[in-house]
Amino acid sequence: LLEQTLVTGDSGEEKLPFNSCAVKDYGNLQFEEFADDEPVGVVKNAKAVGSANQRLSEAVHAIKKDGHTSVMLGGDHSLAIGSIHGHAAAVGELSVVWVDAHADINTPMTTETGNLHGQPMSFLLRELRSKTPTLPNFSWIKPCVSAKNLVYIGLRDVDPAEHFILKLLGVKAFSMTEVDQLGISRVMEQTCDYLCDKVQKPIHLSYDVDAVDPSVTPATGTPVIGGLTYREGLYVTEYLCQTGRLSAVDMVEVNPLRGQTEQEVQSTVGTAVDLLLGCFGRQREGNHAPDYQLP
Ligand code: DIR
Ligand code: MN
Ligand code: MN
Ligand code: MN
Repeated sequence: LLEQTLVTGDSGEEKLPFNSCAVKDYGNLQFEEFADDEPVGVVKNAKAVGSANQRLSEAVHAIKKDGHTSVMLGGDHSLAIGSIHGHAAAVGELSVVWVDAHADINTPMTTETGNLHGQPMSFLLRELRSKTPTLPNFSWIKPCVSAKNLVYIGLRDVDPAEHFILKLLGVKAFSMTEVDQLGISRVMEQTCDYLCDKVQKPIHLSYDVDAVDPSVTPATGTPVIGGLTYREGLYVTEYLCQTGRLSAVDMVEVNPLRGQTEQEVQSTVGTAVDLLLGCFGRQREGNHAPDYQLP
């Protein structure tokens, strides 16, 4: 799990001068390992994930207090627990836009796989507090997101228990069916109309690259056919950027080890970079510096 204020290294810095984003790399975090991390019921790696997320939460809290937009690069989507928790601890009430093929809202009681990356939202929602038993190293988590401040985009692989929870809490969700029906521009318009009520809350974007179709982002843990096109995926980031309220971004489930070929890895990583650039102001129409002078 890597966290930064913006992508650096082989992709970020040299692609960003167009809007003079200052990039500060906070480096990789060191995480504790647990030899005795036995499953709790079916839930795997609870101690490691709980402990790592506590550190992530503190790191994001510090980045937000420094006045930056936080960028988390992952890695397992369970990092959203710490990322959203730390963000909320620093700025208060948040809007969360969760772009994913999956709802990631199983509780430790409903999960069929035991994977914590299928459960992060269940620990964060105030409305699910009584439904999430405390796992080892999870006791520091205070639910900090209200169901009415959450919007999903791109859903197409939702477990029955997750679907029940979404309906029970009345969570706003644009599945791929709504994307087909409305088109991505009306989905984004409605997302912001819904979230941007009277109080202008900071937006936390949690972007799982498996929201995008596996023909574009195949190097990911749980690809699902029928996803967002490259252009739809990018439009989401461009639209959220122009709200001026994007305050933290997770770009997750990029897993080069899952690419079958070098081309699959390049396509996945390249798309993740383009999505991040969209978040930070790169426009397909082009960009120029405010002080640009014609030679
Ligand atoms: C499934 C798959 N709903 C689970 N979820 C995934 O494991 O809970 N989430 N892959 O990202
Ligand atoms: Mn997913
Ligand atoms: Mn996942
Ligand atoms: Mn996910």
